[in-house]
This record gives sequence, C-alpha cells and structure tokens, in this order.
Amino acid sequence: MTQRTIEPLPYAYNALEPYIDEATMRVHHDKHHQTYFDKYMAAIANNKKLQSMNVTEVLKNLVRVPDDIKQAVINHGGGHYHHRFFWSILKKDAAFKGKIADAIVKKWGSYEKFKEAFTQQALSVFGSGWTWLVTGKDGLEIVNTKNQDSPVSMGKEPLLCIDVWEHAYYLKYQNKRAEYIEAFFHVINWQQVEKYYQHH
Ligand code: MN3
Repeated sequence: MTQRTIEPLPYAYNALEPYIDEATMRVHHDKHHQTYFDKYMAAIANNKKLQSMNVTEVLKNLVRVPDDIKQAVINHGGGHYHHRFFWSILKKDAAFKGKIADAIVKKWGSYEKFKEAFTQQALSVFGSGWTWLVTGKDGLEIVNTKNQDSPVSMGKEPLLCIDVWEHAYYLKYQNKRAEYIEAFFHVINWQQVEKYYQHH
C-alpha cells in the first residue's frame, strides 16, 4: 500500500529542548516535512515504477526519473528523505565515541577542529540548504548542498547533517544561525551516526 503520511518522530517533540524547541519540531516535522512528502507523492502519482522504489534509490538514480518530474522529485523527494534522515541523527547528550569518532579525530585532528570545520561550512550556506558529513570514495568529507539537492545523488553516503533552512531555527534563534549550529552539537545522535558509518 502506498504510504500516505510520514512516520512520527522517533522521540517526543520536546526531547531536544532546550537546544531545538518543541514548537520548531512540531511545525518542522508536521508541516514542512509532511508537505515535502505530499508533494513528492503528487510528483510520482502517475509513475508506478518510482512509486515502487524507496526514495533513497530514486535520488541515487535520478537518470531514471522522467524530465518533466525530475525537479519536483529532487525538491520534494529530497526534502522528504533529508528530513527523515535528519530526525534519525538527533538525540540529546549522546557521547561522541565509536569508530566514527576515531575516524573524525584521525581526519580533522580533534573533535573541536571537526566542530569548527563543520560550523564554518554550515555558516557558509548561502540561502537554503544543508551541511553534511558524508563518506564515499573520497573518505570522510563535509559538504554543503543547496535547497534539497541530495548528497546521495552525488554518490555520497550521509552520516549526519544539519538543516540550515531558516524554518529549522527561525522561531527560536531568528537570524542567529551560529547559535543554532552550536546548539545542534548537543543533539547529535553519535550512536546512530556510528551505525550509518559501519553500514555504508
Ligand atoms: Mn527543514
């Protein structure tokens, strides 16, 4: 049966307080994410093949998406997939440890240096987009994507990400993106990032 709605958050709306507030989580999940999902479903409504595929597989194989719906699939399929992924890597006060922690320290020198590099990258997103820690043939990298363009469409495997669209932080942080990014580092689910790293 075709999925009609998005999955609930895997935790309470207020689980990330005070770093990410309940009001933001409610509107971000129930309105923004749901709208991406609805528009993705509408975009593929007449395409049985895409309907039968996982959205991740669709984004990895954009060449198989017809031109007349390609941009809608990128925007709304990407928006659906990215938000689902984002919810999965959020958890308050998870310890930075595991093979991913070792790999980050090996690549950037320390947790602090990684945090600094990731923060600079997230601050540099102009307009709407995301910052990602990904892995792939070039090893660990921090990359930005615009709008809902997906790292999986570029052959990268996401390990963690921050949504830097204003809707992700404006209610609580207004224009202070740097404070939101600082807060984000308190709610990274490193156990889940470790799972993504081990299974990529
Ligand atoms: Mn968002």
